[in-house]
Amino acid sequence: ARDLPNTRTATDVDSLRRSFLDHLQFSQGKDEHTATALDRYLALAYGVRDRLMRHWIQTQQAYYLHDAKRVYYLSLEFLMGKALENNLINLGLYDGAREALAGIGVDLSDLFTEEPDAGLGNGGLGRLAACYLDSMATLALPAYGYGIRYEFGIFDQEIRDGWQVERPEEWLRFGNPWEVARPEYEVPVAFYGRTEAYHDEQGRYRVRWVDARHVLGTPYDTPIAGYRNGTVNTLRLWRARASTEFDLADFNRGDYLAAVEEKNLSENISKVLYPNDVTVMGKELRLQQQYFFVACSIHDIVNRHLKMHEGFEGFADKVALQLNDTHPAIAVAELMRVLVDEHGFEWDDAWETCRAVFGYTNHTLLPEALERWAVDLFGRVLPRHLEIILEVNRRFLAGLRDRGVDPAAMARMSLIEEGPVRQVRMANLAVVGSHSVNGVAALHTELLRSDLFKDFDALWPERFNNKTNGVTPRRWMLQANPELARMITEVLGPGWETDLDQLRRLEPLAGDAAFRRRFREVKRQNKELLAAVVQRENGITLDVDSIFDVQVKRIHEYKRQLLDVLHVVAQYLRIKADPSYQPVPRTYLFGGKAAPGYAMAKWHIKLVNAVAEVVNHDLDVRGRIAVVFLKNYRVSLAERIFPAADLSEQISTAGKEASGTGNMKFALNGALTIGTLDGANVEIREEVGAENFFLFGLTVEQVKELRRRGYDPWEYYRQNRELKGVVDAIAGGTFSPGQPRLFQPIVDSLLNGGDPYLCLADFASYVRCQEEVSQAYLDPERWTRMAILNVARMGKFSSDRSIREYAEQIWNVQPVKLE
Ligand code: DL6
Repeated sequence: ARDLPNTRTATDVDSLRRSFLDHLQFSQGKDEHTATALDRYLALAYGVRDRLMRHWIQTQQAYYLHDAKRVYYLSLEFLMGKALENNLINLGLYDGAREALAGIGVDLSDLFTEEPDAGLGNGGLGRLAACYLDSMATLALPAYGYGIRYEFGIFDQEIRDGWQVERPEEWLRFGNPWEVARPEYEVPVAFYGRTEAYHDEQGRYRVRWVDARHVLGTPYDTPIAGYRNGTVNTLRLWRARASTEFDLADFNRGDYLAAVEEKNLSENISKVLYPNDVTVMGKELRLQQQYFFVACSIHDIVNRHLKMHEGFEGFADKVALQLNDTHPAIAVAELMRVLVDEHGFEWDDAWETCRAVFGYTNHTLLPEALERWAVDLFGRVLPRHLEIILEVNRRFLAGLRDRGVDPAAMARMSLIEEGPVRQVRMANLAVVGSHSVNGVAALHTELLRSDLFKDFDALWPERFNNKTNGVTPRRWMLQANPELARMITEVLGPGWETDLDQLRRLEPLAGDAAFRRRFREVKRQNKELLAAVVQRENGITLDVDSIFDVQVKRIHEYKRQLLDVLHVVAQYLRIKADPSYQPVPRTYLFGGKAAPGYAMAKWHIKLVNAVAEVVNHDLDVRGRIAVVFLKNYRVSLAERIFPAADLSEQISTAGKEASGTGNMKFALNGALTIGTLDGANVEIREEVGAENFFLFGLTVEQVKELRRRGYDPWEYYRQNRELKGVVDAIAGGTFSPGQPRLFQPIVDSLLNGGDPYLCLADFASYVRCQEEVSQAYLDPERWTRMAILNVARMGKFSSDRSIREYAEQIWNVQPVKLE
């Protein structure tokens, strides 16, 4: 690496410019007359990639030389967004690149728009994985992300006649300058077939997996740069390819078309991300995806270890594996299979090794999200793994019996759910097979322990721990909000970007009128930037003087976009009833994707758009309220939205949102939160102070109590005149002229369907709290003071803090600092 020519590594402005022009010519084959914006983006990306390479090689060498313990983050989702700007920032090349390009008349920010988002995730869980990769590199931890290189990531959302329409997103269409294919490390993965018992040379009883069909996994590596520390880690994503051996059989039988068809079937495994964030579908292809990437990754991890060590001695001292939710839980059975069947381990030794290396993070309490597989399907696709799971379960249940655990608890903890269709419970496999089980916010972990996993908690209380989520300040502040970041650096000096607790030093400035004025100016600029995006993408003009009241996240009933809409409608009806009513002007902004098969979520999108259509065209309310649905919410759009928000809507039913991370991004960027005591809201409020947070709604206990008493939404409907008016307006066609009963499914879910997420129960409290918000906004000095204090007190929510806790308390991995 030392001998590389410095034209590809030097970082001065001239070298950056030369590198850009070289790549334009030699990588893209264009001159300045024929180059398109895409060519220019790629030329710069290749130049940046050159500069990553040396650090990448050096980092990997250092891990090797230190024989460092490594952590592997297994995740079916990595919602990375765009890479160019982030890499420029983390490598410290941003200003140099801007100057280099400006010198030849190219505007750097024009190039950013050319890059497609890498949308290999649905929402919170996938974006968390991306933030964690950034922090692991920034903390110089020997870490790897492992996942699937989906050809199609999360769909593009279009809105037609108010309805969501899904379009495939071809993020790889123009090539991906950030990835390096490594076909030389291809891995064969088996599926189907059967198992067979035999005796090995020592006469020991053994089992092997035979007659399997094979698919090949090709790794594609993406460099992940730490923040200005020389570390470059690897995100290794697997692509499925048909094995030629497999093709040949059909070719030899002369069946060319069958061979090609098989090829397509194999390659389907890495074709598309499942677009459901919560509800699991139990589809065979999904199980194949999970096993495919887990098998490739474990093969890779074991290989890496064996290259450096004699056998498996010390494996658990060198390897930590984190399961990002239950999706990769099959890894427990796969490592058992590899150790026992392929490397001759005794069962107990293999099990001890598994338990020592695996940690499991749970991301949701919602029962519909807990992955389960029909035993028959599972056994057909992965016959050996089913046997292993059954054996793990047999031993586990025998142990429980010995301890005198009662049969009902045993049935709940069993890895197999006995019912009309027997099911493998992946969450239970993850708990039993890991030494650590963590939730993602304090309240979530408490509820895991007291509810979902209460039997396991009684058995192994020491196994449970909390790791409150965090977000990376590099992307969510330096990149998304450069003006605020600059202002902070001016007063604090550099360093806060990797030590976010330093933001506390801003607290006294909340009392400084000049600082507050500048803070407001930055917010206003950010609102104008977002307004320009909305003008371009939605054709709607926003009033930047109004409160930007924002709810962006996946659309889900438990997140209660509907409660937000009920408030909009209430305001609208107040204005209609009393034309002199002058509320503090607000723009209600919504954004988020619905799972394509989630009908009610799609109704909610339609309702937002229908309300927007009526409200925005009604002259009576002009200048007072407006409603916008921001289409195709994604990471790069989020980067424009968080810095521009005044009010952050975090209004899930208490006990339903595991943590949330959008809530952190908003507050870090100076939005105030209106929220329930749910997920990480609880901790955000603790940090920023109750007086700087708009709290409303039932608590977890009150929700439970209400349900115990028997919740009747009709009672709330009848007793609250405003609420009745709102529901009646939706039910009566105010927002669906000509189709008065259009929104009946929503009305039914609220009234006759039992209002499962308690929108009606929380309505009055929410509306009251929104009044407080408006009053606070009327006093800009007070509002700004509160917003500054929010920013100053968000240090805890840096993903660096989360990752440090994982590294110290779960993984026991140490940083390898580069010179
Ligand atoms: O932990 C990341 C993120 C949490 O912040 C959200 O509260 C939670 O809903 C989300 N879960 C998912 C998918 N759920 N599952 N499984 O994105 O995780």
